Amino acid sequence: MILVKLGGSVLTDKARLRVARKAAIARLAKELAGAPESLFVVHGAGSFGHILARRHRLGDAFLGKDQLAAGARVQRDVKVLDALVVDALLKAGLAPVSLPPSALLSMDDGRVASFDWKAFRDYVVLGLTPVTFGDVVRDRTRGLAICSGDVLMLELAKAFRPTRAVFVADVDGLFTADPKRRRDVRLLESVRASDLDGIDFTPAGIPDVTGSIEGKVRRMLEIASHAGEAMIVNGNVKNRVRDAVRGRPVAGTRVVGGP
Ligand code: IP8
Repeated sequence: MILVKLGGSVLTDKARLRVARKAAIARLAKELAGAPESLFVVHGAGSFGHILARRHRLGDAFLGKDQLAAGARVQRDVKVLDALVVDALLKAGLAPVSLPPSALLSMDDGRVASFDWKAFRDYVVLGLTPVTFGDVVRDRTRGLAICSGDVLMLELAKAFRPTRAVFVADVDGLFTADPKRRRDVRLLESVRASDLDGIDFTPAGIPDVTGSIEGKVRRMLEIASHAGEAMIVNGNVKNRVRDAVRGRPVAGTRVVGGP
């Protein structure tokens, strides 16, 4: 089984509210359709989630009832992006089934409290391709919370121990510093926990509502420890994702879990 996270920065224009990059979505769907094993697709929210989630502080402790309408709005918006991804996967010849975290996962103070992974198992056994995404979910303490696609990757990796976990980004992989901020950077061919101290994680822009790059890399390392192999590849370069899901050698960063 192969687990793929399509980053929101590849699927959307992150600076423009609810603007999808439809050509990229269509191309990536075709590249995924060549996967040699069953596939789980997770996607980020991009500008269908992060802009309003930040504006209404949905990632913070529950602040009041006025956040409910904003939460509902973001839930609806991420479903719109998800429908675009599902449509593209259908067109590419897969049989995708959308499994929304708002219905299948709950949190307690920002941590996963329950996750119905059996729904994923039942559909994949049938031969469908489960698709899930960063979403606004129930939270016992806060009322609502944000569940990122990375959290879903971890839950799915723990439950299914994939052969391969592929993180699709808008850059070639992990660099020694943010390539959008500095020029004197080097692409890391592989990263393990002991390399983190040597990386400058200062971001070029405002961090996502779902956390810093460092936090995301730490989560990737945890995901990698539940997968046969894990890598970050650039989804803006044609055929990188196709080759990565097929297990072919590809430019990117190998994420090595474990101590
Ligand atoms: O793009 C974020 O998920 P991510 C989810 O995977 C929302 O970090 C609603 C902002």
